[in-house]
Parts: sequence; C-alpha cells; structure tokens
Amino acid sequence: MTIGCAMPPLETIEEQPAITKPRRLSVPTAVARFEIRYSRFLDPKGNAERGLPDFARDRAELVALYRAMVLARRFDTKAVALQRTGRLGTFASALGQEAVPVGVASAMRAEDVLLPSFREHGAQLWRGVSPVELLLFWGGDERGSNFAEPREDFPVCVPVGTHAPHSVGVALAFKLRQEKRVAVCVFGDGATSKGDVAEALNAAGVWQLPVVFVINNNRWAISVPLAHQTAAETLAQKAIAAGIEGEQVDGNDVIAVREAMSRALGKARAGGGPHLIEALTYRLGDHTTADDASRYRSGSEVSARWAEEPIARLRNYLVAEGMWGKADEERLLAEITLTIERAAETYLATPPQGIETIFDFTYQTLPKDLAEQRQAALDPMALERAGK
Ligand SMILES: Cc1ncc(C[n+]2csc(CCOP(=O)(O)OP(=O)(O)O)c2C)c(N)n1
Ligand SMILES: [Mg+2]
Repeated sequence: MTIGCAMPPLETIEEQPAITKPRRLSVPTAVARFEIRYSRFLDPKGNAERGLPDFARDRAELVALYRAMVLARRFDTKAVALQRTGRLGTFASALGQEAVPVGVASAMRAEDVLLPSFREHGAQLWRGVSPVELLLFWGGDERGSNFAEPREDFPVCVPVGTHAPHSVGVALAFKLRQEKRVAVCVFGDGATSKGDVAEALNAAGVWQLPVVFVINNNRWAISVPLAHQTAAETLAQKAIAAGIEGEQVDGNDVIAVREAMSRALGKARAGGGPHLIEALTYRLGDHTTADDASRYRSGSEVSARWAEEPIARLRNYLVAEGMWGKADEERLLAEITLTIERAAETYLATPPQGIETIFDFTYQTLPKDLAEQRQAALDPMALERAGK
C-alpha cells in the first residue's frame, strides 16, 4: 500500500524556470503612474470657463436641465414641509445637490437602469417616476417603490452602498445578454468606505462590465466630514485600484456632470467597461429631517457653500446669454409649484395601505417570526389567544 500523494514519473516533470531575483536598481523606478482628471465648464458665478459641449449650445437642452433642478428643489421644499407637519416620514433633502442627479439622468437612455440611493429624486423625476410615487415612498407606502415607469429602475436604496453590488449584477446581465444598456449606480461619499462599494468596483473591473458608478460627494455622511471618511486625496482614485477609470467633476455644474456621464455611458455602451465619476457638491441642508446639522458644522461653512450652488449658477449663465428672463422664471415657477401642489394633494388623498404590507415585499416566503408579527399586526389579539 502506498501512502501519500501519487507522484508522476520524474521524466514527465517539466523543468521549472529558476525564480529570478528582482534586479537591484540603483534608482527607485515608478512602475505605474495614475492621474485623476477634473472637469468643469461653468464657474460658481455661471461664467463659461471654456468651450461648452455641443448639447449645451442648445437653449432647449439647458432649459430642460434648469427646469429639472428647480423641480427637484421644489419637491424637496414641499417634502420637508409635509414632514414638519406630520404628513410624511423621514425625508432626505438634496438641497444644493440637484446638478448631480439631473446631470446623471439627462445623459442616460430610457433603457439604461438607474440604481439610486436616497438623495437622487432629481434623477428619478427626470426618468419618469412621479412626484406622487416619491411622496408615497417617503410616506412609508410600498406603492411608492412600485412606480409605473421606468419599470426596470431600482427603488430607492436606503442601506448605504448595498446597491453597488446589485448594479454589478445588472451590468453582468446586460453583458451576458449582449444588450447595449448601462447600469448607473449613485451613492454618497460615506458609501465609498463600505466593502460593498470596493467589491462592486473590483468585480466590475475584472469583468469589464457596462456600469457607471457615481459618487455624490456632498462632503458629509450625516455628521462625519469627508476628512474623517478617508485619507485619500480624491474618492475617484478608488477606481484606480480596481483597474477602472476614475475622474472628478464639479458636481454643482450640471453641464460638467452631464458631459462626464455621456462620455462614461458611451464608453460602457461600446464595450469599454466601467467608469467612476466623483461629483463634488455640498449638502446645504440637514442630513434628513431627523437631523440637526447645526450641532456639528458651522453656519459660516454652509453660507460659504451657498455661493457655489447649482441652480443660480446655471440661471446666471442663461440670463447672461440672453436665453432666460424674468417672465420665463415666473412661468416656470408657477408651472412647477402647481405640479408639486397637485402631487401633494393626490398623495394626501390616497387611502393608506394595510399595515401588513410592511412585511410583504422583502421575502418571497416570510420567515416564521415575521409571519407571526404580520399576523399580530393584522390581529393584535392573535398572539395572546395562541398563548404566546
Ligand atoms: C448599511 C447602513 N449603515 C448605516 C446607515 C445609516 N446611514 C444613513 S445615511 C448614512 C450616511 C451616508 O453618507 P453618504 O454615503 O455620504 O450619503 P449622504 O447621506 O451624504 O447622501 C448613514 C450612516 C444606513 N442607512 N445603512
Ligand atoms: Mg455624503
């Protein structure tokens, strides 16, 4: 009986090349160099710093971007007011960050798939989710995630960064089916510290998937400032370790966000693989309606950032170019106010869902303890009758 591994006869063993020792170099040599590009077209005052991309020469295109940002802000204001008067659940305002979701969504095609976090309603509205559906979502109504369109976009993702691996799955499906579609995953600066995001970037790089990751870097993760989030100079460079191209844009310049997104989407659609865009913006409001940011950051920091906000920036450009005037502004505000007020009325007039629905859309088969809780929610005396 032989004990141990069976060995091949000696003559069949190929000679292994001797392990070469690294050559000692007298001067240190860089083996790789990386660069993070930064782009911006409009300065904070709305002056064009360089030639604008083609789409931005078309008034209608710029007005559409402007309208979408104003709509997102009006929606925000209304949602906060509804929450403050006890008619909406916790809400995450995107005040000052409107250029990121609008720039992202405006570059996407209808057949692409958006995986938003909780501060991207500007993108959802652009893509066809209605303000009523968004209010239902924030009001705790499951129908708010079952939006009529776009059917294949993902619902709001509240767990930080967990949708990043999902976006890799979506992009893998596109690649396997040979569909020319791109998954777009948006998350915050805080999410970049999550393993989910690092793993998603890595897998997307290895498989060269059609996915664009967008970091909505508003410099805060609740009360954690960017400086405590990372020691890295940029968040875009996290792409480099995954073999992905990463870049920064001024996230308060909607033209820059859209231009970078268009390039990234074009590349991904053509089989060029994933891309990471870090959009630099600032959260002008509280983290959510459950937060009071004055407890951890100074008023002077916030007021300085108001000078960079995206809506006035684009409006200044439009006005300076003679593309926008007082009457246009008044008409737009009246139209948008009406849209939002009507949406709020419809939301408030919608009869609430049954309480059991909070159990109904996570599991295909409810685990036993949750099934009991569901029963108890429907019939509070049931557990008592069952002697539990
Ligand atoms: C997995 C997980 N951990 C913690 C939280 C609580 N939480 C909600 S938002 C947030 C900070 C997120 O910061 P960032 O990614 O920068 O996004 P922002 O809120 O600034 O848009 C945290 C910790 C959560 N929702 N999910
Ligand atoms: Mg943040």
